[in-house]
Parts: sequence; structure tokens; C-alpha cells
Amino acid sequence: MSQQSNLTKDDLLRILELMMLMRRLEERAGQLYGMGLIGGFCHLYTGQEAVAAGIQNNLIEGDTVITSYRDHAFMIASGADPKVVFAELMGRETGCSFGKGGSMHMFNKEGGFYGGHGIVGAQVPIGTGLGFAMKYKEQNNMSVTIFGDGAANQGQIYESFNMAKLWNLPVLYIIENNEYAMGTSVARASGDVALHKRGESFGIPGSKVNGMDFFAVNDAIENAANLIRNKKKGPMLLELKTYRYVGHSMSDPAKYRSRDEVAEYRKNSDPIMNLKNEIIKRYKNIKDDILKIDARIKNQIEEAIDFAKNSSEPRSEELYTNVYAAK
Ligand SMILES: Cc1ncc(C[n+]2csc(CCOP(=O)(O)OP(=O)(O)O)c2C)c(N)n1
Ligand SMILES: [Mg+2]
Repeated sequence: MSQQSNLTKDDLLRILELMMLMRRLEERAGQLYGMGLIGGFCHLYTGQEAVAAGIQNNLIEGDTVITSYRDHAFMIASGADPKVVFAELMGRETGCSFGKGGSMHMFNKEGGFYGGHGIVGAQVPIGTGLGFAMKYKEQNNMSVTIFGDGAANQGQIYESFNMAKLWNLPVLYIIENNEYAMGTSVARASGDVALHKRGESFGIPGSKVNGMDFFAVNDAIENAANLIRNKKKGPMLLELKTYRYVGHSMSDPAKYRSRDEVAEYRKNSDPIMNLKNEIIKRYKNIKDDILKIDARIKNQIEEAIDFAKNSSEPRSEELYTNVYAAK
């Protein structure tokens, strides 16, 4: 684990709280799905929290983030209230897409989060376009454009890379390599598994980072943001090596990997445990503060679930409104 980070105790506790909130939210979402309170597609982020937290910690006003359908944690990171996340998951009118989108259609424009996209890879041209807008408007910002190891084999990614380099756009491409695309491992789907090299022939530099280690992610994003925003070096690529603990979606036969493999990651590489241990090592008597955070999160999540349960479903008159764009 990198020790160079100059984050304060308060910073670290804030980041830990964010990651614990993401984990709790996903655990409860999984349970509510099992109880039939959430329907449709639902992809959980459990195990990948250091990626979303490391990105969020380096954003400034005007930066944007866009990702795939594995989007609940990014919503929380962007500052959205868990209430609107659960309401959307449960199809209630108080949700961020008025209950008409569900799990894959989280969106928080005020927080710079541009969703939530169900078509594999489709967010990449959009994220590239967000970078184009920043350059066109002469904003000193970056567009963080996230996609999976499976999406990395899609053609539209490479058309985007070419344009981003051609126009020197401020885009930070992130391949969130969680080892699998549904049930297919990277090795079974990719001719060359060194995904961080995928931008090389377009002139986009890339590197691979341990995505289970918040500090490593944070350092890499901080460095890339400086090159993209301040030094105008154009697009960059980071492959963040992470791991998804739960099934691809809520229906996953889990035949493509062993239980031991998952248990090994949970036991020895968990990003929340890693950060917690580092905080405890750095600061004596901090365990009580962490217990308080845990209790606070549990309350916040239960309140959010109650809020969603008590919200109405969209009225039938809303069937044709806001279908293509949020208010
Ligand atoms: C264009 C398209 N093809 C196929 C699918 C079905 N599909 C949904 S998720 C997925 C796997 C993507 O894996 P990856 O990019 O690694 O992201 P992860 O789910 O691991 O976050 C596939 C093939 C889809 N939604 N869109
Ligand atoms: Mg994947």
C-alpha cells in the first residue's frame, strides 16, 4: 500500500465512510432484490469500492464521470442521497429517473455524474463527447470515462480513442478490470490481456494500477488529473485491476469461478479492510470513530429504504414523460 498520500485523518475517515456506505447500500440492494422489492436488471459493485472512491477524491467542480450499468456506487460518490438511489431501484417516483429507469439508469447531473448506461461500451463515445465539450468551452476539467474489461473489446472504444487523441481531449479513460465480463474471464476474451496498452497505437499512454488499494488508485488518478487538466496532455488510460465479489447481475450461475477464488480476494485484498487497517495503524484509538461511522451508515441506509418504500410508484400519466431525458 502506498504511503505517499498526504491525506489527513479527516480525509481518510470521509473516504472510508463513503466506501462503507457503498458496500452497505449494495448489500441491502441485494437483499431487497431477493425479497422482490427491486425488479429488472441489477448489477452490484461490491469489492470495487476503491475505484469509485479514488476517482471521486480527485474531482473538481465541472469534472464529469460516466460509467456502465454498475452505477449505484458512483451515484453515492457524486453526492446523491441514498434515498433517491433506493427509490429508483424500487421504481418509485422520488427516484433520480422518476422510478422509470431502475438500477442501470442512475444520473446526477448536479454532481457531475452522467450515468448509468445499459449498452456495453456506449458510455465511452458519450464520455469522449463530454471531454470535447470541456475543450470547446475552454474549461479546465476532465471527463472520467469508465468501462469494463469486456467493453474494452468493443469497436466504439477505439473510434473514441482516435478522436480523443486527434483533438487532444481531456478524457481519463478507466478500464475497470474486475476479471470477468458476465461469465467470461479476460483471458478467454482478449487476445492480449495487457488492457492498459490498448490506447498505445492511438498515442494514448496507459498504466496498470492495483484497484483494490485506495491509495494506489488515488495516486494514479491525482497524477493523471494533473497531466490532463493542468498540463493539457490529452487523453490517458488507466487499467484499474479490481474484483467483483458477487454475481455479474442478480441471475448468475457462478460456474465460471471457484468459491475459493472469491474467498481469497475477500480475505486478503478487500479494499475497505485495507483502508481500515491503514487508518488504524496510523491513528491510535480510532476504532471507536469507525464503529460510529458504521452505526451512522446503517441508520442512513435504513432511513433511505423506508423513504423509498413509502414513496409512490409513478402515476400512469407519467408513462410518456421524460422517457429520453431527465428533467
Ligand atoms: C452491446 C451489448 N452487448 C452485450 C450486452 C450484454 N452484457 C451486459 S453486461 C456484459 C458484460 C460486460 O462486462 P465488462 O465490460 O467487463 O463489465 P462488468 O460487468 O464486469 O462491470 C454483457 C456482455 C449489452 N448490455 N450490450
Ligand atoms: Mg468486467
